[in-house]
Amino acid sequence: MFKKILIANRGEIALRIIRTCKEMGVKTVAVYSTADKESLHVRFADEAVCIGPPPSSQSYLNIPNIIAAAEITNADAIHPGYGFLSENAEFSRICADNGIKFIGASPEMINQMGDKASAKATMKKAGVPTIPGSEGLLKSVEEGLKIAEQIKYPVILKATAGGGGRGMRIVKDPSEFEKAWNDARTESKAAFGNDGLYLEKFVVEPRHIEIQLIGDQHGQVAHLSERDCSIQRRHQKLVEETPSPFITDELRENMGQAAIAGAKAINYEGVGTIEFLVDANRDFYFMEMNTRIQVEHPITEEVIDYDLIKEQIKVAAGEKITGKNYYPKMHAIECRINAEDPKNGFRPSPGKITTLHTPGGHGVRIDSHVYSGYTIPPNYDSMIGKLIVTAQTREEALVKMKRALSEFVIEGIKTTIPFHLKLMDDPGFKAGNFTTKYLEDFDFGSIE
Ligand code: MV4
Repeated sequence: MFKKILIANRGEIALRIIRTCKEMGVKTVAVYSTADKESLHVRFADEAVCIGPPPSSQSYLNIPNIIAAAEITNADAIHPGYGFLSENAEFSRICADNGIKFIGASPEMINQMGDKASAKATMKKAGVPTIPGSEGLLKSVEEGLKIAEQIKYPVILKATAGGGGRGMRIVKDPSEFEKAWNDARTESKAAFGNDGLYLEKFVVEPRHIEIQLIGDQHGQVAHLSERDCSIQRRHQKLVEETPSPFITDELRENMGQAAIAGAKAINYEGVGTIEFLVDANRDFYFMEMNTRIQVEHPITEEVIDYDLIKEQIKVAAGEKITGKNYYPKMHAIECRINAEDPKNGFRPSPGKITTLHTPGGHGVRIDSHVYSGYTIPPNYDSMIGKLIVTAQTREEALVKMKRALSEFVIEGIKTTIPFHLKLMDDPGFKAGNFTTKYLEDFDFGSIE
């Protein structure tokens, strides 16, 4: 087992990782920017090293400074959390070159899954269902038009370097194709320095359902069932739950087995997620693979009683997994609490939390780094915590979530709590009738 892990992250996930390390008897090193000097991850870690000024590019993304911090403190592993350097192939390689275990994917794996067209081809070869479309990258508008004619409109152009919705264009009709192609290419080139595009049939009103996986260094892969992440706004997830109210036991098994086949085909090691689009007929298709721990991992932990960070660290250290799959025994929902104003287009609302009271009670979990008097810096993402509730049934979990949300008092900043309160009363959401388009028609104006 590792003796000392450096956590190359901040906020709630840094704290989450420190907590498990403490329980495992592993020493921790926090790194922080000058904006995070007063953060809890700095206080709760055994050691802390300042790695630069507030902008991420000079601190949490500053590879030389992070490696130097690991060398100075004698850390034998680095946990990257999510975001920042968690899916950076160069960082993964530099860690290895310096004899530091990167608790995440190998550079090859990150590159393979980071290129979306090649990831899709790899998964298709492994027998994972994929959406009909181009075989790899499109070479020209003419080739795209030909394929679109075969698979029928609407189609979608996607950036191979993309993810998170950037560099995507829906094409409803051949007359729009050339403009969509040019726009998507320009956007991908600017965002990723890569203008490669591929084409797919556009799935109308899909659900986003992902399978949690864990693989060890001995060739075993298991699935830990699904999370339904369809409640999103502009590609930002707001609410996640498990089990998905849309899927059956049979579909869970089929998606789980497909995900395992995909992960085995690439000798996947560590925790990872395969994201699927699920259409109205309950047909499912590979979308992307994430090679990191995800924000929404706690709902899986709660329904299967499993510490994903602990198991992630154990497999990184070479330990074997049990090999069995895990199925939800409970129902869990997570609401992301962001320092944003849901009544004003989710405009960021950084600043000082003057009063904080957090909910509690049976089945209520809060993963957060904030406290009364804490100032949320404007430099990073606006998520200030996650409220996770667990109950026997979805109905009970919804009631519990409403009760917990209503106990929250956060003064000094705006948060997404009023949005969540309204969603918990929304008939469509309560009925489990929602797709990734659900929030497009949501009446944010009438939030209390
Ligand atoms: C799609 C799609 C419909 N059809 N692909 C959005 C982000 C990127 N990961 C892939 N995305 C989509 N790909 C086909 N062929 C719809 C989306 C999509 C979406 C997917 C998951 C969650 C939210 C979404 C919101 C808009 C579009």
